[in-house]
Amino acid sequence: MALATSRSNLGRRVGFATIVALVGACGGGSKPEPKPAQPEILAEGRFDDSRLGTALALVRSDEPAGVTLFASAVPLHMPYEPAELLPDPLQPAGADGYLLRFSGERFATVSELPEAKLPENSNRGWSMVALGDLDGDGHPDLAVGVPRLLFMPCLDSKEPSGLVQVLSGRDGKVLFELTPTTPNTRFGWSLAVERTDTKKRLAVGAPSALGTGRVHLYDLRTRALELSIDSPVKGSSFGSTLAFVGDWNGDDQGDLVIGDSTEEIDGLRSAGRVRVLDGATGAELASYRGTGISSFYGRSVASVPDVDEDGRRELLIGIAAGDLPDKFCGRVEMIGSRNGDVMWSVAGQESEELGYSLTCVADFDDDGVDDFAICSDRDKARDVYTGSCWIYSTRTGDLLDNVPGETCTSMRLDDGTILLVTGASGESPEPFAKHGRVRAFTYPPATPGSRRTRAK
Ligand SMILES: [Ca+2]
Ligand SMILES: [Ca+2]
Ligand SMILES: [Ca+2]
Repeated sequence: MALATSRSNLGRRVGFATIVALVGACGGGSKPEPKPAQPEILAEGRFDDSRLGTALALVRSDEPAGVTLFASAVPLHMPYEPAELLPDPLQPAGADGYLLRFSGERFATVSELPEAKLPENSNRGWSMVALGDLDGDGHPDLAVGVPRLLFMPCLDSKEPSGLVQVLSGRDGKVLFELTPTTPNTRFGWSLAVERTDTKKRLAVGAPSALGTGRVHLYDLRTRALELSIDSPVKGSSFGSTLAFVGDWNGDDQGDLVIGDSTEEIDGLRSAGRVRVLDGATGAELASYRGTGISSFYGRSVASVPDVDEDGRRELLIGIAAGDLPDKFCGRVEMIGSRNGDVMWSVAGQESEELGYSLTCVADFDDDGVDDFAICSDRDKARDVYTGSCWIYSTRTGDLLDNVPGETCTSMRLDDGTILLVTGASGESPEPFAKHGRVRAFTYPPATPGSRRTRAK
């Protein structure tokens, strides 16, 4: 497999304490072989620009198959850098999006959650996370971001402000809503959930395009706002990406990693920064930064389990432009928590913008450590907008698989099978129609000494 070879060579790790020389900026290498079409397509968007697969959430349920999938269709993508919205473009009216719920054996039961009755172009479903069962009815629930909601009646502002809806996973009814306290915040642009034995918290990013980005932390049991964290710098997109990173400072509270890919640093416009912040107080625990103009460091963030053996999770950071801003190859780094070194790095090819999304996934190589996926919204091999999703081993940095998709979610089932679901919101039967597509891939349990391979 040419792709596997090429990518493995690009993403090389040379020891936990050693800074990796950045290899293969803008990739190169042989053009990978396109894979045959996969038979696991779950659904396609219903109309032009419906963009099904923009966000996905996979969660355990009490149903016979034990798992439920939610997928959003969000017409009219927003630019993914909030600063690009200056001045705020008046987008043309478009069809409303929708949310699908897949359940049952092989997700054969598909239903649409009730319409939100929100204004057009609210972008409901731009972000989405599974919360587990909040209302105790045995069905998993979910939070859905509506960051572009206009004309909030509670606010004396016509600027986009946003909303987060917490929906019943059973019937899609709104259990409760979270609203911003200030206008023009794009509240709900990003979401992350912390679920431990004692805590269930939701982080909501509000990367205001005009002011100062802010991240809010809610206790999902009481629905109370626990903490609001403001960006330390003005005019940035603080909170455009975020993830929980486990407990970094040993106070038994989950901490946050927050990306701000448009932060100007030392006169370098949109160099970008990623911060680790105390989830109890908002205090800064660590910070990592881009080093070039328009590198957009922190365009995506995620955390993966501890592999440098200091007890803290490592960081994955997407850098939209990578090392050559005009080529938009993109790059992804794994930062070790022990000493802040780059443990591993991989660069994309021209226009690939590697790191469109980063996700911690199940343990694909069965080494006891959950692995990660790097997705791009382009697929250079196929030259279409199917996206490309690469699964890497967290422990070894080896490439494990490559499937279509620009977003993904995964889960290991009780029988050892791993389920991987990907979304490709830009994919369509005709060029530029952007119906969107959602696929599922099944990986059988690994046999001792072997790696998982996808079930055909
Ligand atoms: Ca902590
Ligand atoms: Ca660590
Ligand atoms: Ca693993």
